Amino acid sequence: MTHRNQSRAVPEYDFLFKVVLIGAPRVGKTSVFVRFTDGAFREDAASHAIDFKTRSVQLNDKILKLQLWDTDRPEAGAEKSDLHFMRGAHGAVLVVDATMPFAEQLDDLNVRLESMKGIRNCQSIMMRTKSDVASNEAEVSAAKEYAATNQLKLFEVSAKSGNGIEAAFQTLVDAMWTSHAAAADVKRTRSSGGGGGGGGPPAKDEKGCCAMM
Ligand SMILES: Nc1nc2c(ncn2[C@@H]2O[C@H](COP(=O)(O)OP(=O)(O)O)[C@@H](O)[C@H]2O)c(=O)[nH]1
Ligand SMILES: [Mg+2]
Repeated sequence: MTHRNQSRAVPEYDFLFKVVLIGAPRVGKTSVFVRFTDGAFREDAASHAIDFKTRSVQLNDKILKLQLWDTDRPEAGAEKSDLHFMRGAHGAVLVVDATMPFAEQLDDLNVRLESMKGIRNCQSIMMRTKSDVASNEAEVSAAKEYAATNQLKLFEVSAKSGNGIEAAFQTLVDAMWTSHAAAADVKRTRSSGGGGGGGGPPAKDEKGCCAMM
């Protein structure tokens, strides 16, 4: 896996997607962020004051740059600051902690999910992280049920082992690109007064072949 040179002056990407990590304190957001951007797990990740970092991925012939925002919104009541942080996001990752009872995370989760719904055209997924720590079937089912009810794809991941992180982001990138391309096609159709055509969204069989770099 290679990371693109982030210091080049000329942008070498087809589209920039803003992605935000949302969740209660200590659930593991920064660790997911560090795992995805640096390919590492750091016990002291919390002390790193990183706001955002970029990573490029390839989807078919397109280079997509992900601008990932990590945050520590102090508590779920801070809906306004959550909303501010999420403004303009193309993608959001709702992070929950596999080592905590799911029921105890529900109130916080509902508030954050509500904020997420306020962002137009934002594709969302849910990550249940720290899956390297064993949890019982009832907990897994509760998370699955919540995700299904809220039309969120759920991924069991571990920032510590790296398990599931790439696949989860891959799914998100695919959804963001599909949504972006569809919106671009609508614009083109409107301005040409006719059908979509040339250079537009990926054909159906192109979906899902996102190579992480
Ligand atoms: N076992 C395990 N611990 C984790 C994992 N991810 C984070 N942690 C630990 O959980 C704590 C909170 O993680 P952090 O990423 O700072 O959470 P944040 O406050 O949501 O950003 C830290 O002690 C991490 O080392 C994981 O995947 N597995
Ligand atoms: Mg953090």
